[in-house]
Amino acid sequence: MKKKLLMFLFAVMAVFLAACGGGANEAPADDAPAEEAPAGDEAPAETTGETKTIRAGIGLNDQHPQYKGLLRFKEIVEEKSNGQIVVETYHSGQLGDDRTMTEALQLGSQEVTIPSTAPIANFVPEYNVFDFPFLFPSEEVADKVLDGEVGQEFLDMLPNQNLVGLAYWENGFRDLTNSKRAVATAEDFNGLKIRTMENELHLEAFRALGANPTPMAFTELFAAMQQGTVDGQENPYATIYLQKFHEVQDHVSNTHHIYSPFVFLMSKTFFDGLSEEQQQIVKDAAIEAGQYQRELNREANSEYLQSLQDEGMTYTEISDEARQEMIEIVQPVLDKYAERVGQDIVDRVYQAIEDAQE
Ligand code: TK8
Repeated sequence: MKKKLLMFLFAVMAVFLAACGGGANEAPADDAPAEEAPAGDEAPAETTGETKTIRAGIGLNDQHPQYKGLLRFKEIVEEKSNGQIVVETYHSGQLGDDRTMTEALQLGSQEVTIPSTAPIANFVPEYNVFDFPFLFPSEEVADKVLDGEVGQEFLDMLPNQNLVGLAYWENGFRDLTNSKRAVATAEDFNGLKIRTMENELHLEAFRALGANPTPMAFTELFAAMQQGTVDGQENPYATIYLQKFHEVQDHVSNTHHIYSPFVFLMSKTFFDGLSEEQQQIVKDAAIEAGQYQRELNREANSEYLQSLQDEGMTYTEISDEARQEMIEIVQPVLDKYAERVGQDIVDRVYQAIEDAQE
């Protein structure tokens, strides 16, 4: 309830700030009268040369495919816009975590971030559907659903929150690590202190499995594992390896319990201030860079399980039976959230997943 009130206050603030002209670095719109320039001033009004700056921040570090994708986005945008749009890139949560950066986009004080869908669900509850455990059977199916009609339907929910969704990128299938024991079955979750993303559905799913979950921003996670505040976490192999979680974690299991998409978000205030041509440039660039990012990410995720074992982690495989048991245990949580976000939209996602497998 408290969260809802806070979110409401943020929304009110966002609307207010947007009405006041929004972002700190916002350049005047093309058709705005140049009222700052007194008449007769010699300085020529910049009608064509005006540059706009995109501050793009992500949570992962500069080794991660997410950052390499962001660099590709920068390259494409700066080239196609003839330097009229400049992209500054920030990694490792330098500008904040997924939630705070998304809020900054709403307020117009940052232009781009690429969060997982789980934190987005705090702004648009329907996004919880993508975080239903064991929803997507494969990356290929996820691509088809997210890049198709249903995926677009979800992107269309964002402008209400003063956000624009330009494309889906990939975080990937999440796998469990911890410092206590090899996890092979649902019983092994018992009592494990697991950090989850800041998302109620994730919390409830891990509680159902018997774990003792605690929500935390990604930026605080490494220290929390190092200090033993939490026993474990879950993220794709690429993240586990590239963020060096193996230095503070001993066991990894291929739980593959959730496929996390990333959503390429832009501040709506900023997007609306772009010319139509520029809007097309950033949209195309987000999609093209996303395809590259997905490729790199899949290579990384298939490669780094071995690297984690080379670093000394024990690897435990989850059997089909054990995974089936997990699926049954979390089902009531899914039913509850399906009702909460609307069975209609949930059914459309399931249908799209089915269609994608034909
Ligand atoms: C990066 C996050 C992260 C996510 C998490 O900003 O928090 O565990 O998986 O990768 O989106």
